[in-house]
Amino acid sequence: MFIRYCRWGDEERPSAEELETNRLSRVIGRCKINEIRIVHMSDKDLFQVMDPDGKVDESAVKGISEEEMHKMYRLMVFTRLWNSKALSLQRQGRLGTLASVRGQEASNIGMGMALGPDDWFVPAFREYGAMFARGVVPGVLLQYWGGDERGARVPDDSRVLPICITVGSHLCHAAGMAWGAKIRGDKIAVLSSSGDGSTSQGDFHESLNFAGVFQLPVVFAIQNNHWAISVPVQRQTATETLAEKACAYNINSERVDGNDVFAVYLAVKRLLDMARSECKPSLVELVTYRMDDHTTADDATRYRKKEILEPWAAKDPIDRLRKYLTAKHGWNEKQDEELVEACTAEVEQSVQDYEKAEPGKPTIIFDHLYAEMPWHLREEKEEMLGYLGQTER
Ligand SMILES: Cc1ncc(C[n+]2csc(CCOP(=O)(O)OP(=O)(O)O)c2C)c(N)n1
Repeated sequence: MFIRYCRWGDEERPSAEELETNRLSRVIGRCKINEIRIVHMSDKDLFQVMDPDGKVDESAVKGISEEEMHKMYRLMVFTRLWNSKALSLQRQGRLGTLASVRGQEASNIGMGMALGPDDWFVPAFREYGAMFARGVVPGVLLQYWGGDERGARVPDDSRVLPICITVGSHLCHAAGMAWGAKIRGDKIAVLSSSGDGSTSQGDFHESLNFAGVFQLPVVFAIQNNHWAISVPVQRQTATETLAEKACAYNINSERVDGNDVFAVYLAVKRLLDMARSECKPSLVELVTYRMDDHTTADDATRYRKKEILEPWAAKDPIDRLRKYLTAKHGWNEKQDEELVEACTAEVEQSVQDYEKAEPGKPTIIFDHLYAEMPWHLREEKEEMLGYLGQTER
């Protein structure tokens, strides 16, 4: 497929506002095109199976059972309810902070459900839906954002690394894990997820380069939610898409409608299968939108107008799937109400689990990172124990 690969001089570069208000094609039209070559898909080739009205290309979803569709919908609804409860806990002083995932549920659940049972998921910090799909207990994520180190354990059997706040660093971990799997001959794949901002980090480029050179079974998913705190994606890169960055490393890449759970699921699953069976790395750009503030420590109204959200609200991933299930699978209001009720009860239970847990010992900050604690941490832990007047080793 063709894509315009263009560079623009400073005077020709579109402003963030021009691009943000969706006038991309007109703006691109006046850019100086230095080079045209086949690199990747353009915007119009975004892989989409379900449109915003819930109309689906049935031939594309033949491989997704009704049960799986219901599971996707349940996970998306659950994730939104959990997220909104966690936001309100934070506002009441019952949680430290939170990075809201509202609007990105399809990217999350599509990724989480695409993983094979033995694959590893390596998240950033806005992937609760994918983690729930993988079996991570919701109360554990509340512990994490509540500042309890037990929330940063690798949960048993879920094959999910803990949340990683340091932007982009976990892509190196994903590449390293994939390298280890390849050396051992394990037929598994590793999926990392990070934001558009991570693509400006050195770690991103090092990881992709390494994966390309060593042909590692890893998929780098980029949730392009258009913002890295207050920096819009147009200020993050001079390229038209993030997917095309993979070209430099000779890695396969795709752009997918990140608000279409079927498209995300199908694309990521296909890429993971390719990683597992052919040891081929890839990058997938999931085009979505961050509907809330960056975190509860941010106020997005200071740098983006509310109207910008309107077209994205119309592409809401949950409404879209509900419309489809209603039209094609007889989903009805009563079922929807029952689902919301059941999910709300589960969310409330997770809050109780979180708030009733006995506080951990201060020394838990040393635990759960290394299988064998290195000497310098052992020393620090002992010093801390001495300070606390405890004897535990
Ligand atoms: C190495 C590093 N630099 C800066 C930060 C501060 N920081 C936290 S989140 C963030 C923006 C991340 O944006 P993006 O990768 O697009 O992910 P998103 O938050 O949109 O999901 C920044 C700069 C950090 N955590 N780590």
